[in-house]
Amino acid sequence: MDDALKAVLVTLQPPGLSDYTAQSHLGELRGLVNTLGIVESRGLVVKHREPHPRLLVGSGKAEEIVAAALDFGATLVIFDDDLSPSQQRNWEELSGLTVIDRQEVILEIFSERAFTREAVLQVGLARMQYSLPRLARSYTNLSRQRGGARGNRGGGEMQLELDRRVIFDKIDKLKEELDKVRRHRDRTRSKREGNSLPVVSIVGYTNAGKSTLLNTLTDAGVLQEDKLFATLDPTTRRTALGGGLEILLTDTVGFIQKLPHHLIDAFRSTLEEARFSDFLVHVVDASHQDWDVQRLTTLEVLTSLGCGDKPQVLVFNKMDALAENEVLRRGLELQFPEAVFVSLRTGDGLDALKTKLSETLKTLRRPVLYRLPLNRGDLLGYLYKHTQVLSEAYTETAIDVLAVAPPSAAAALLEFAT
Ligand SMILES: Nc1nc2c(ncn2[C@@H]2O[C@H](COP(=O)(O)OP(=O)(O)OP(=O)(O)O)[C@@H](O)[C@H]2O)c(=O)[nH]1
Ligand SMILES: [Mg+2]
Repeated sequence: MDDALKAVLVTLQPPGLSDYTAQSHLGELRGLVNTLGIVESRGLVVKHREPHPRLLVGSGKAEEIVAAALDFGATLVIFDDDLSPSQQRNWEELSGLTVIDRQEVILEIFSERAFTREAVLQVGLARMQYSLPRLARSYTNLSRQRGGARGNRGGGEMQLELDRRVIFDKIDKLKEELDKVRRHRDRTRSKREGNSLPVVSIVGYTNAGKSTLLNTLTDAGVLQEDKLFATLDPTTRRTALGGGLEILLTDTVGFIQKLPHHLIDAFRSTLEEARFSDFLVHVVDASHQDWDVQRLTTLEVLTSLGCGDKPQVLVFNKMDALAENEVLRRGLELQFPEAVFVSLRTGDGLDALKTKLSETLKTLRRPVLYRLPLNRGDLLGYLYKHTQVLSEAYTETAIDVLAVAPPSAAAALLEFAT
């Protein structure tokens, strides 16, 4: 349906940014744009010294970009760098084309992928916050060109008519509704914690193989495909690691460089699932040429979400694609002696991964002896509710309880741990 759409993709190369990095930014933008079904695109790397306030690039460069777009027959110009609302307006006036930035592309992808109520609300909120300062521009040009995105039907017309105040009201309503949905999820989560099974979250760059891992270890049947942001909603499944160990495994939205901050804000609670886990499984696509940038980006986003010090199991996936590349494989193994190397496609390394997960769990969930004052029956109740109690003994001065606690309970009981 979108085959007819042609786009020119523009990335800026300031001094100091290598040709390689500029090309890889362009490549990633192309991947994002392809995900939207726009297959015909031409990339331009524009060298520039400093940002120009009016058009981001100087007017000479801008003319060149417009000429290239017209020559290619493009109706869309897509910048990898953020455009301010006024720059975007200036660009559309100058070129007569639809001009958008990477943020809007990602927002559009998220809109298409949002299925659950929470995801739809979160994307809606991020979109409104993004478009609020851009009202003077005919909103959702991109959606309209593409025939309207799911979950955003009639958005363009509606936006144009609404004034800012009405949008503010809508934002408030969306937030309220989101709060409700989230409270429900918090309750589900505390129920999960109540049964005290360890929780493990799968994190990583988009397309690394997170959903494939969840599907391989459980029968979740989550959509896994070669597209960016295939998954937006957390899915949790119970799985056995062998030796009587069971965990709850959660797969969630992937990370990417320059994730729009409106989306981070809107998806904070989804992204924060990781915070409630015992540990993280960080999946890296070893076959991607930029695996290390992707690994570091994931670490940065985790830090910004307050999960920087969560214990992590590093998993290099897609090792089948490196079968011929002995040097890279050995290099990775030397650089990351603690990591596990797998191919979820062939099943190679899966047993080692399960062993690693069990070991990690055993070190993190060691039984702890809690010494409670005799008059603190309430704490004993708490222990029975939130931890796995192994034994209980009354002494002259205290109640000694041996228990295995999930992280939240362990934190709450810290002062009684011996
Ligand atoms: N060659 C190869 N491809 C794999 C392997 N594991 C997963 N893939 C492919 O990688 C693509 C992405 O996998 P997903 O599991 O959807 O990735 P994800 O991390 O969940 O991605 P998002 O949900 O988009 O963030 C799919 O096309 C998988 O078939 C592997 O071991 N080898
Ligand atoms: Mg996924």
